[in-house]
Amino acid sequence: MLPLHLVSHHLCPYVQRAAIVLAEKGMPCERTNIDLANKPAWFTAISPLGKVPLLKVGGEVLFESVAICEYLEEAIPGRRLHPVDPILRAKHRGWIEFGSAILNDIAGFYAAPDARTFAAKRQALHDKFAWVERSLGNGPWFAGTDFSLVDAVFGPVFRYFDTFEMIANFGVFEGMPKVLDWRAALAARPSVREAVAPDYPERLRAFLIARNAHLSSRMA
Ligand SMILES: N[C@@H](CCC(=O)N[C@@H](CS)C(=O)NCC(=O)O)C(=O)O
Repeated sequence: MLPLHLVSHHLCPYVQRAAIVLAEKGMPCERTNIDLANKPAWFTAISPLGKVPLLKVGGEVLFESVAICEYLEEAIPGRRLHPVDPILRAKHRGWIEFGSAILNDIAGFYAAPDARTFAAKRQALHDKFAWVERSLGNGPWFAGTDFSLVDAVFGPVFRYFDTFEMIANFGVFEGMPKVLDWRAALAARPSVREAVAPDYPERLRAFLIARNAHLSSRMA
């Protein structure tokens, strides 16, 4: 296989998807973090949307996390992370998109300028996770005993709440035992744990404080 190089950012949940898939496949990969507030020229020259992740594969550049994860799934033999059955695969793609919608709500939650917008975003998150609760089976993973791309998407989603809950319990997962079990299983999975550097919590905390948003005002 050609050498792989992941263009990354310390906090990006979309980059983490690719890092988790690479770890699940046992595939080594070089990783370079860039400053998204001051994008290097070499990066803007190869990133059509100006976003991370990018995956360089030899001389080719892939962009968009789902395209990257599906490429890794198809190109690297070994453990399968996407169902073979077309109906199941389509359902998993739907839940991956749902995970991206949750990430948008999370961004709205931490950037909410006032208490009213903040409460609305909290409610939107609660309502989306209620859908997840109804869709989960007996675990430990989204699709039962096999870890899948949907798990790689939700590991980084749940990681935000470890930091949010150091501020307060916002009750986003209230009455959702299956979601909580899934979250705990993902937090213990080595590929998920190691998709970020040890200083991730401090970096996220500093990022949240710097937003000057409603949530920032609740942080010491
Ligand atoms: N749909 C993209 C989203 C990636 C994304 O939003 N990346 C953010 C960082 S988490 C980014 O690079 N933002 C820089 C910008 O928008 O200027 C994917 O799945 O890869």
